[in-house]
Amino acid sequence: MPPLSILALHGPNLNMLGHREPGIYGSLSLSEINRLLEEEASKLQASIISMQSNHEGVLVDTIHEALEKHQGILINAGAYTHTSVALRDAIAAVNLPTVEVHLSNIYRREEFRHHSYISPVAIGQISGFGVQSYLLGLQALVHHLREKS
Ligand code: CA2
Repeated sequence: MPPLSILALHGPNLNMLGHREPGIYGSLSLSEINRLLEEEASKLQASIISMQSNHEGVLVDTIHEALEKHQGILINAGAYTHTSVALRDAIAAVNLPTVEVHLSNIYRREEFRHHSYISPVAIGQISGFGVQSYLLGLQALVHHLREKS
Protein backbone atom coordinates (compact mmCIF):
# COMPACT_ATOMS: atom_id res chain seq x y z
CA MET A 1 0.00 0.00 0.00
CA PRO A 2 1.46 3.44 -0.89
CA PRO A 3 2.10 5.64 2.18
CA LEU A 4 -0.70 8.10 2.93
CA SER A 5 -0.20 11.27 4.90
CA ILE A 6 -3.13 13.37 6.11
CA LEU A 7 -3.09 16.94 7.43
CA ALA A 8 -5.57 17.60 10.27
CA LEU A 9 -6.23 21.31 10.50
CA HIS A 10 -7.98 22.92 13.47
CA GLY A 11 -9.19 26.49 13.29
CA PRO A 12 -9.73 29.29 15.80
CA ASN A 13 -10.49 28.66 19.47
CA LEU A 14 -10.23 24.89 19.16
CA ASN A 15 -7.13 25.12 21.38
CA MET A 16 -9.65 25.88 24.17
CA LEU A 17 -11.29 22.43 23.90
CA GLY A 18 -11.60 20.59 27.19
CA HIS A 19 -11.25 23.79 29.15
CA ARG A 20 -14.48 25.67 28.29
CA GLU A 21 -18.02 24.86 27.04
CA PRO A 22 -17.87 21.05 27.48
CA GLY A 23 -21.68 20.93 26.99
CA ILE A 24 -21.31 21.93 23.33
CA TYR A 25 -17.86 20.68 22.39
CA GLY A 26 -17.18 17.78 24.79
CA SER A 27 -14.58 17.34 27.49
CA LEU A 28 -11.59 16.18 25.44
CA SER A 29 -8.70 18.54 24.90
CA LEU A 30 -7.28 19.16 21.44
CA SER A 31 -4.19 17.08 22.27
CA GLU A 32 -6.44 14.18 23.30
CA ILE A 33 -8.34 14.48 20.00
CA ASN A 34 -5.03 14.56 18.12
CA ARG A 35 -3.88 11.42 19.95
CA LEU A 36 -7.12 9.60 18.99
CA LEU A 37 -6.61 10.72 15.39
CA GLU A 38 -3.09 9.29 15.43
CA GLU A 39 -4.39 5.95 16.78
CA GLU A 40 -7.11 5.85 14.10
CA ALA A 41 -4.63 6.78 11.37
CA SER A 42 -2.32 4.00 12.43
CA LYS A 43 -5.21 1.47 12.32
CA LEU A 44 -5.85 2.71 8.77
CA GLN A 45 -2.13 2.40 7.96
CA ALA A 46 -1.88 6.12 7.34
CA SER A 47 -0.05 8.93 9.10
CA ILE A 48 -1.50 12.22 10.32
CA ILE A 49 0.01 15.56 11.25
CA SER A 50 -2.17 17.95 13.28
CA MET A 51 -1.95 21.70 13.36
CA GLN A 52 -4.09 24.40 15.03
CA SER A 53 -4.08 28.13 14.45
CA ASN A 54 -6.23 31.08 15.45
CA HIS A 55 -4.99 33.00 12.40
CA GLU A 56 -6.62 32.77 9.00
CA GLY A 57 -3.42 33.52 7.03
CA VAL A 58 -1.47 30.84 8.91
CA LEU A 59 -4.20 28.31 8.04
CA VAL A 60 -4.05 29.42 4.38
CA ASP A 61 -0.23 29.01 4.36
CA THR A 62 -0.51 25.56 5.96
CA ILE A 63 -3.00 24.46 3.29
CA HIS A 64 -0.62 25.65 0.54
CA GLU A 65 2.30 23.78 2.14
CA ALA A 66 0.19 20.61 2.33
CA LEU A 67 0.54 20.21 -1.41
CA GLU A 68 4.15 19.05 -1.04
CA LYS A 69 3.60 16.88 2.04
CA HIS A 70 0.12 15.37 2.29
CA GLN A 71 -2.44 13.54 0.18
CA GLY A 72 -5.58 14.79 1.95
CA ILE A 73 -6.89 17.33 4.46
CA LEU A 74 -9.23 16.85 7.42
CA ILE A 75 -10.41 20.28 8.54
CA ASN A 76 -12.44 21.79 11.34
CA ALA A 77 -12.20 25.42 10.32
CA GLY A 78 -14.12 26.53 13.43
CA ALA A 79 -15.81 29.92 12.96
CA TYR A 80 -13.86 30.49 9.70
CA THR A 81 -16.17 27.81 8.23
CA HIS A 82 -18.87 30.47 8.09
CA THR A 83 -16.77 33.46 7.06
CA SER A 84 -13.64 32.55 5.12
CA VAL A 85 -13.54 32.81 1.35
CA ALA A 86 -9.73 32.71 1.75
CA LEU A 87 -9.76 29.21 3.28
CA ARG A 88 -12.18 27.99 0.63
CA ASP A 89 -9.97 29.41 -2.15
CA ALA A 90 -6.86 27.81 -0.59
CA ILE A 91 -8.52 24.37 -0.52
CA ALA A 92 -9.72 24.82 -4.10
CA ALA A 93 -6.22 25.96 -5.16
CA VAL A 94 -4.35 22.94 -3.78
CA ASN A 95 -7.12 20.61 -4.95
CA LEU A 96 -6.34 18.01 -2.26
CA PRO A 97 -9.30 15.84 -1.20
CA THR A 98 -10.68 17.55 1.92
CA VAL A 99 -13.19 16.40 4.53
CA GLU A 100 -14.89 19.04 6.67
CA VAL A 101 -15.74 18.08 10.25
CA HIS A 102 -17.55 19.73 13.16
CA LEU A 103 -17.92 18.58 16.74
CA SER A 104 -21.37 20.13 17.07
CA ASN A 105 -24.27 19.80 14.63
CA ILE A 106 -23.98 23.20 12.97
CA TYR A 107 -27.52 22.86 11.50
CA ARG A 108 -29.10 22.61 14.98
CA ARG A 109 -27.41 25.82 16.07
CA GLU A 110 -27.72 29.53 15.19
CA GLU A 111 -28.60 30.29 11.58
CA PHE A 112 -25.23 31.97 10.89
CA ARG A 113 -23.60 28.54 11.41
CA HIS A 114 -25.78 26.86 8.77
CA HIS A 115 -23.72 28.13 5.86
CA SER A 116 -20.25 26.72 5.17
CA TYR A 117 -17.81 28.24 2.69
CA ILE A 118 -15.80 24.99 2.94
CA SER A 119 -18.52 22.46 1.94
CA PRO A 120 -18.54 23.24 -1.81
CA VAL A 121 -14.79 22.47 -2.04
CA ALA A 122 -14.87 19.46 0.31
CA ILE A 123 -15.60 15.89 -0.72
CA GLY A 124 -17.95 15.67 2.29
CA GLN A 125 -18.89 17.01 5.70
CA ILE A 126 -19.48 15.29 9.06
CA SER A 127 -21.11 17.35 11.78
CA GLY A 128 -22.57 16.68 15.21
CA PHE A 129 -20.82 13.57 16.52
CA GLY A 130 -18.26 15.14 18.82
CA VAL A 131 -14.82 13.59 18.52
CA GLN A 132 -16.38 10.82 16.40
CA SER A 133 -16.86 13.42 13.64
CA TYR A 134 -13.06 13.61 13.35
CA LEU A 135 -12.58 9.83 13.41
CA LEU A 136 -15.38 9.19 10.90
CA GLY A 137 -14.03 11.99 8.73
CA LEU A 138 -10.56 10.47 8.77
CA GLN A 139 -11.94 7.03 7.84
CA ALA A 140 -13.94 8.53 4.95
CA LEU A 141 -10.94 10.50 3.69
CA VAL A 142 -8.56 7.52 3.78
CA HIS A 143 -11.12 5.27 2.03
CA HIS A 144 -11.64 7.94 -0.62
CA LEU A 145 -7.88 8.28 -1.23
CA ARG A 146 -7.35 4.50 -1.40
CA GLU A 147 -10.23 4.10 -3.85
CA LYS A 148 -8.66 6.75 -6.10
CA SER A 149 -5.23 5.09 -6.27
O1 CA2 B 1 -18.74 22.34 16.05
C1 CA2 B 1 -17.63 22.68 15.62
O2 CA2 B 1 -16.68 21.91 15.54
C2 CA2 B 1 -17.41 24.15 15.20
O3 CA2 B 1 -16.54 24.14 14.07
C3 CA2 B 1 -16.74 24.80 16.39
C4 CA2 B 1 -16.54 26.32 16.18
C5 CA2 B 1 -17.84 26.98 15.75
O4 CA2 B 1 -17.60 28.34 15.45
C6 CA2 B 1 -18.45 26.31 14.54
O5 CA2 B 1 -19.66 26.94 14.24
C7 CA2 B 1 -18.69 24.84 14.81
C8 CA2 B 1 -16.09 26.97 17.49
C9 CA2 B 1 -14.89 26.38 18.12
C10 CA2 B 1 -14.73 26.99 19.47
O6 CA2 B 1 -14.13 26.07 20.32
C11 CA2 B 1 -14.23 26.30 21.65
C12 CA2 B 1 -13.83 25.27 22.45
C13 CA2 B 1 -13.92 25.40 23.80
C14 CA2 B 1 -14.38 26.58 24.37
C15 CA2 B 1 -14.77 27.62 23.54
C16 CA2 B 1 -14.68 27.48 22.18
